[in-house]
Amino acid sequence: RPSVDDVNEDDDDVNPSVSAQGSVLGSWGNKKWGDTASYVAKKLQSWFQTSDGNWELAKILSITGSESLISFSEEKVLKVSSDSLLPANPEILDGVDDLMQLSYLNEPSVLYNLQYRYDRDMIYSKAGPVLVAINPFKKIPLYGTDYIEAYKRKSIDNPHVYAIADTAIREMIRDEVNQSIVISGESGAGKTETAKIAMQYLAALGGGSGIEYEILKTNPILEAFGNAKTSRNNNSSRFGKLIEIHFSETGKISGAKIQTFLLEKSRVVQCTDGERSYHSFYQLCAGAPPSLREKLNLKSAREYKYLQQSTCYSINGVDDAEEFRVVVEALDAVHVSKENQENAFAMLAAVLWLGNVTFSIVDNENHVEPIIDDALLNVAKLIGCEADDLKLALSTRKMKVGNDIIVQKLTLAQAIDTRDALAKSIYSCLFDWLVEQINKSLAVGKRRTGRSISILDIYGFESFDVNSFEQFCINYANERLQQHFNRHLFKLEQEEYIQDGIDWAKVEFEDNQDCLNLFEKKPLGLMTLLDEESTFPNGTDMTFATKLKQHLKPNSCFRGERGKAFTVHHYAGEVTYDTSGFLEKNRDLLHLDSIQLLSSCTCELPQAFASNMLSLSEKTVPGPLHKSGGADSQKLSVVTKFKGQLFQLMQRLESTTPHFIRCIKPNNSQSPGIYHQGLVLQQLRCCGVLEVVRISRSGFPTRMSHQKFARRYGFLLLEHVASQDPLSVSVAILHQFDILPEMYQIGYTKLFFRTGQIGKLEDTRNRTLNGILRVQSCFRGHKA
Ligand code: AD9
Ligand code: MG
Repeated sequence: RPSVDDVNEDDDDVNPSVSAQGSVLGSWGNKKWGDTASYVAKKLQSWFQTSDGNWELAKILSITGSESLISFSEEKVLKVSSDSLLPANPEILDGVDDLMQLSYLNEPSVLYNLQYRYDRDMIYSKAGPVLVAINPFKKIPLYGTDYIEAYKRKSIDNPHVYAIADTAIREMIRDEVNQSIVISGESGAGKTETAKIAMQYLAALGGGSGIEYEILKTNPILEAFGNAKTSRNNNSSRFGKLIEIHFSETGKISGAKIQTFLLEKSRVVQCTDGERSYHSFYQLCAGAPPSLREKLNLKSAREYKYLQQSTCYSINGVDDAEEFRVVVEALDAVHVSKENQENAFAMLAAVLWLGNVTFSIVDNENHVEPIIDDALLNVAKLIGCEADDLKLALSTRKMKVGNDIIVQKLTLAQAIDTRDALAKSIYSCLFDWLVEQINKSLAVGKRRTGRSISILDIYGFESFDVNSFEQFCINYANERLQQHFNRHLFKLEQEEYIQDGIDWAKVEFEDNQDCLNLFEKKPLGLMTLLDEESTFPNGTDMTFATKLKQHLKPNSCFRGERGKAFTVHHYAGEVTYDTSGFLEKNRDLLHLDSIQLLSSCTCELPQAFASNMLSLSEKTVPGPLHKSGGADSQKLSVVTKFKGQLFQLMQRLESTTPHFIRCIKPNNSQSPGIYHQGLVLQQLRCCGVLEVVRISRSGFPTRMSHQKFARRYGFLLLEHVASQDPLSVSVAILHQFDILPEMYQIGYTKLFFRTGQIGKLEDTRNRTLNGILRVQSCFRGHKA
């Protein structure tokens, strides 16, 4: 039976990257590697695309001119153009764990290989340096102590999140550089689960102080308050998260810090049918013990208007009451006092009751006042204010006119907006407050080494039938991340080859700079135009849409649509945005009256929220949203703040060694065992997995400076090297270990290796070092 390598060598003629480093590489995609004739003539197994777009294996029976007679799906026979066939890999390559090992690198071969593995519950595969994880939508036995132990001892080397986390720890220690694990993928692809699996491994290896237990317990809390059921995912994260786990010199966890990004506030007051609001509401209603129910005057979830907007109250297989207990236990673990827990739950109840506040018209100008009922009284009690003050805050607005303050009565629509804005603010402040409490508990001790591993789990690219401001922000974040990915895997990689003078032919890749320009460019980009329009008192979603069409036409990623819509050509596909609500959501104003109400409350949390909001608006320079004469809280617009956060995030990531995990969703029904080729292909294409394989296969992903290489492996040399300069020592090591000339390149400052080469050296080094340690301890034992 030939080995995988034999097969690869046999196919040199159709696999140029194996032999021809430096020559022009065959282009990716479904274009041919070599000419069609060679594999068709050999009647090799081929891929044939059926009318439904799926690829099937076909056998070539005969060839006439430019046509081939093929048989597929057992009995079916068809005559097709030979050009439409793509070469399939020999069976021995079925299910290789790194796509780089495929002899023929075309889309159907990659799809088939991943499916072959997926069908056997091997959900992880490598695409060169990137880990591909396909969501199994069922429990698979690949996790837990035994597996963690096995990856730690390196007795398994199958692709796994554990292996990525292990590499991150090792490289952090070896190179003394901070690491990051960047997880991306569509909504429901498995990012959050993957992040938890990585955290599990880091906690197991770096644990001991107990802090790792707290770190793991942050997950149920953040998921309760920041996740919700959407049409795509029953547990969809509605915020982005970066968790930075700090390690001591000895590789033990010393603390952690969580940063969150842009929680989707609108969900608190607005929810599409079939979806739910945040889990925390349903958990509280279902799980609060009797004493707490009474204190908060809690009813069942079905009694609250905010939750009634969707007929969905429960999630299959999820017990909200049980989840409530899990969250309380987690809050205990991160040292949120019982009193503070109760305060937090009171805020949830206050938000729910706010939604039930109704208004009645009090004059013939359509002005309204809230009806004094249970709902209003409960809110007042829960936040700790007088019912009259709440009533006033919900029905009037103070305006500054010249030096005078006048009181304006609100119409029904204005009052509802005011009420909802208050509810959204209380909820998002509560979320931030919780993160702050968690961070206090996880705070890194004084003896910090500054060494850390960060895990990024940010909302995936979203494209719905109707896309709004939230998708606009989420997809912008994904463009930024995509650029980071491109930079590392394509740009920096190739620049480094060229700088170090190695023999290299450039590989083209999809650059998304145009799309980022569309968002960020000043003065004419989506974000500046949005901010500008948000400051105009007369600006509307329609005037905003019109402005975009006037100014952004030249950008090839932009297309104006009829009415209030526009389309952006994202790296992951086209998305049409409906500008309805854009300006309001971007302004995200909470009236000063509401902030003043909160700061006058006797309860601790509303006060804290208010002072936070006030200090925020003081800190921010009166920016583009400054309205002279208005009495609104002045603060940065949502997109401007978000952009700032993302820039900071990118800077932080740039200072780390990144490890990428691409999560793939195999079907849209969240079901196990279903693998939709088209859906998977579209995700592979848009996240650049295919190009990564191509570049890695032909590239040199591992590199080390001459000095470091000589220092690290020099002691393994069996023979004396005449010249002790790092380069001579390095060359001697390469010779001694028989590293084949095509497997490495020597640059001006560094050595470059194809994948898998360093492993051999590291193994020998570890074995030798362990041997030395054993001898030393034996020796010490003798002396004692
Ligand atoms: V979103 O952008 O936050 O909407 P994610 O985070 O990408 O999305 P998530 O991790 O929440 O997706 O995964 C969705 C569901 O898939 C989970 O609730 C699990 O039911 C399922 N899943 C994901 N990964 C695994 C896994 N490794 N094993 C078992 C999994 N089930
Ligand atoms: Mg998630």
